[in-house]
Amino acid sequence: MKVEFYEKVFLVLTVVVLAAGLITIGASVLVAGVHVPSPAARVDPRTVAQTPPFDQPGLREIAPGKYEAVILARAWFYDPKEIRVPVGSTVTFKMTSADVVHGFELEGTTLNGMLIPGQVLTMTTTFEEPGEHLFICHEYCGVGHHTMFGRVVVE
Ligand SMILES: [Cu+2]
Repeated sequence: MKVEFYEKVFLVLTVVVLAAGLITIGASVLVAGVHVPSPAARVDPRTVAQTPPFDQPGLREIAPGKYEAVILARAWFYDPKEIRVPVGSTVTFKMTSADVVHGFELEGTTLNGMLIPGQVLTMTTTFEEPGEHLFICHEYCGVGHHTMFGRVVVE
């Protein structure tokens, strides 16, 4: 067959693949409602340590069995490093970074997110079993990255 025939076939295939991709993206946005996560709130990273609630990081009971854990990430530690909650607690984590992008992954839960300076990340989970959950930074943030961890103790 002629070379022109193959050129036409590949041109048509290229247009079909591009169109299929655009239709898939369009359908996921317009029909399935998929979207980029929006920040729960914004905060100025330069003054975050003086801005509530990050001026007083730690655990607060907001209702019986419901807690709010405010965590400020910095190179290269979490403040606070350890949180203790009773079994059955529902904990809403409110977190941000004071300097560079850090990560937060809480072992044994579905909580996993990026801590971006200026954006507040809010995630909630319930701890049904007693035990320890390690949380780690999973975004490379500098020479001390491997020392960035903490834990949630459910007692
Ligand atoms: Cu890190």
